[in-house]
Amino acid sequence: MIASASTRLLSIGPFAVVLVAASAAGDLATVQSFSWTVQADTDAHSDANCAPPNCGPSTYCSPAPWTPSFSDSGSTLANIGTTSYNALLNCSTACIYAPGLPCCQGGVSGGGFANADVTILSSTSPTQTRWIFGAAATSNASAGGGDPCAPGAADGSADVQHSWQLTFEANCTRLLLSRTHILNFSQGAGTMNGTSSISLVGPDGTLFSQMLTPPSPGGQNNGSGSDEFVIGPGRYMLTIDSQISSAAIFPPGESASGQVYSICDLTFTPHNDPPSITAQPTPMSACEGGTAVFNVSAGGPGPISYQWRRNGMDLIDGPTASGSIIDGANTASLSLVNAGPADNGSYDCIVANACAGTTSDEATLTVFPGGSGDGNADGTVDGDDIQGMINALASGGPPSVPYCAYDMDTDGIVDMHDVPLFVLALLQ
Ligand SMILES: [Ca+2]
Ligand SMILES: [Ca+2]
Repeated sequence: MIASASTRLLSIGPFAVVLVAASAAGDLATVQSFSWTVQADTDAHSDANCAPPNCGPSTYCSPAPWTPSFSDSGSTLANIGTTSYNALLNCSTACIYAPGLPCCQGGVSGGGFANADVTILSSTSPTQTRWIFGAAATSNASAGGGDPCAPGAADGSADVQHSWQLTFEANCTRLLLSRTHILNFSQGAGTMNGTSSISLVGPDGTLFSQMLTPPSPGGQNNGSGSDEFVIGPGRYMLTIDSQISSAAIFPPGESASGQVYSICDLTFTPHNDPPSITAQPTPMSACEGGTAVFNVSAGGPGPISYQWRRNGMDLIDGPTASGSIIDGANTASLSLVNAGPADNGSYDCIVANACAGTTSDEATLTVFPGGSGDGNADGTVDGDDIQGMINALASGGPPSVPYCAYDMDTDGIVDMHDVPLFVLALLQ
């Protein structure tokens, strides 16, 4: 657990923090690394028409005079407490031109910030950690000057891209991922764009992934929610990628701003229990050529895996040697299409999470032969079978020895398509 780990801040770079937790046997989740990158720039009033000789000496904001700053509230991430990391980015001078010239006397200001707050809420089981990530970008066409250069083309924009990444080790842990994930755009005359994604990836692939798309001006997209997983041994990575850009296009007074933030609570609880089976498979019967379906229901944190078996042997999807087709061998619902007597047997399903599994009850499959027309099983097809055929047509099942005998075309059901074949059998 993090409780017994001494987590040290090993290094601070301009845009990178690396935390390494001392690991001990039995650790539930140790922080391997926490890193972040921030990129920002402005493209203030970059239209070529605003450059000399059209517009006299100019002071472009490009290349961007961003002043990135990095601050760390403490040199050590305490086992319990909050550590903040911030990057502030500003561009407040843009496109100020020589007085007296008729154009390009505008100004664009813009800026952005990105920050992360890391809190270890509880270092004793269950271990709780909170990760807050945010970024914002603003642009303003602020100073006088009208729209002298190239209307619509001269703009000031601020772009912030950031990526936060938390890597941790875990071993048979129930992980609760609760998140508030919001992308918010102001109502403004300028334009906003941006996306934000959260993903949790483990050794067996992606456990959770969410992408917020740009909202309309004045709106926000909300990706809040909570999911619980059982995670097995391995290394896991929580990544939040966001990019947000604002652009204010002359004339002055236009502005745009937007924010993105995410609060992710990760709670780790020791867990070695298999999923609980909430509904067991039940015995099934089918006519030859028909379809049999077994279902199982399981509860508990996912991801949950399924492996159906016949007589203790794992089933795989696809055609069998006897001509039937297996579908869903690794899902909660197993289908046997074009079933035949060779499919008879005892079926069960192993239901598992990353740490433990349990086996369902066994359920038998009985496939009855079809196509003889000898519904009363006296060895001949004659007038004594006619009433049985009428009954089978009327009843529609369930599958049984007499019912399936009347399924003359062995498609699994008795219907009008079987009548001509039955009449032929009578006449022979
Ligand atoms: Ca008969
Ligand atoms: Ca039929």
